[in-house]
Formats: sequence, C-alpha cells, structure tokens
Amino acid sequence: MGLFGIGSFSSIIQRIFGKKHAKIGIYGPPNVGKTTLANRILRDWTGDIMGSVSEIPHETRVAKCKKNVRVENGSSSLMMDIIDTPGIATKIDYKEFMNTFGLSREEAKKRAKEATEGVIESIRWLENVDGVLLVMDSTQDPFTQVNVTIIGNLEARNLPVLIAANKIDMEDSSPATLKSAFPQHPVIPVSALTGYNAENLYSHMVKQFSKRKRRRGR
Ligand SMILES: Nc1nc2c(ncn2[C@@H]2O[C@H](COP(=O)(O)OP(=O)(O)OP(=O)(O)O)[C@@H](O)[C@H]2O)c(=O)[nH]1
Ligand SMILES: [Mg+2]
Repeated sequence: MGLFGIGSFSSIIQRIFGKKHAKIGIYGPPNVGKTTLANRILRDWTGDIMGSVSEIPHETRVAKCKKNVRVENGSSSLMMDIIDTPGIATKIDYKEFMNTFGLSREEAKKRAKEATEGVIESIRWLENVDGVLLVMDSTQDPFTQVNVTIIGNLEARNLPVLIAANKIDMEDSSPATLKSAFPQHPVIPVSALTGYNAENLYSHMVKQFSKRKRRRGR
C-alpha cells in the first residue's frame, strides 16, 4: 500500500478522531463473571450469546471472539470485536476440581490441563487486542498476584483498561475497595448477573476504548 493508500489514510483518520473499531479482550481471574458479562453485552447489542457459564472455575478454556458488536452511548458508538478469554491463574490444582466440585479424577485432570493451556492462550491474545475490560469480583480481595500481574502487563503495553467491579448484587461486595486499589484506572461497579449498571459500563467502554493507544515513553 502506498503512502496515501487506504491503509495509511484510515490510520491517519484514526489518529485524528480516535478509534471506530477496536478489539477488546475480557480478562480477569477465573470465576469472576467474564463470560456472564460477555453474554450480557452480546445479548444487549446483538441478541447472541458468547459461551457457557459455571460456578466451577476455568469453565472457559478456549478464547472466543464475537466480531462487529456495535455498542452505543448516546452521542457516539464503537464497533468492537469482543474476546472472552480463559481465566488467568497462577495455580491450577486438579484436586480442587475433585474435592470441591466433585469431578472425577479423569475429568479433573483434563480440565486442569485445558485450563493451563487456556491461561497461555489468554496471555497470547494480549498481543492482539486494542483494549481490555478487566473483570474483578468485588466481593474478593483485589490485591492478588493475578490482578496485580495483569494490570502491570497491561500498563507496560499502554493498553486502555476499564475495570468492571462485578457481582455488586452480593451483600459482601465492596467496589470502593477495588477503586482505591487501582485508582489509576476507571472502575465501574456492575452486576453481570442482573444487568445492574450495564448502561453505565457501555458508556465507559465506548469512551475508554475509542482512545488511541498512548505512546510509549513520557
Ligand atoms: N451473584 C453474581 N454472580 C455472578 C455474577 N456474574 C457471574 N456470576 C456467577 O459467577 C460464576 C462464574 O461466572 P462465569 O461467567 O462463568 O465466570 P468467568 O469469569 O467466565 O469464569 P472462567 O470462564 O472460569 O474464567 C457463575 O456461577 C455465575 O453465575 C454477578 O454479577 N453476580
Ligand atoms: Mg468464562
């Protein structure tokens, strides 16, 4: 493509006006509600669903992508490819699937192996996304190795981040704890299960993910 070909022309337009199409990865630890949130986003904007949800961690073990999801926020909109990624964990113990969730040894070992491959796939997808919707469970302590490592990685890549403080329908939820833990990023309290505050999340998604990637350095 020449200097003034379509590719460079659209990239100039993007640099002036911000993005109109972005690949957004839904990231986070296992079981925080990433797929539930992905299903809600798709249901609200396309009528589709993304994948299966379970109380057993590592339900999503292969990333799934839904292309061309247009999300609007009144004044503007953004076309997104939404990627639901496998939960990122530092330790995957097949015995937990047997003892806590009653899987057979064979099922548990298979799930643990696939979950480990899923973590690697999630990390690989980071190369390919323009922004990250980072989901955390607002009933849990936010200062985990996984959360801190993911955030550090996203910051090193200068990716726009939006944190969804999920499960605020639960009594012991504390989105304020999440906000004070990560003051450098917008934190939106939501319930992926009930849909509470989803409109506000969509509005922030359009705003945050239309941003251009920040330049490296200062
Ligand atoms: N109370 C409550 N439960 C939720 C909410 N969102 C998800 N859950 C529940 O949390 C569990 C995990 O949900 P998933 O959507 O499968 O979580 P995930 O982050 O995709 O998990 P992995 O695929 O294992 O990484 C399920 O039992 C959901 O019903 C929420 O907003 N409130
Ligand atoms: Mg999932």
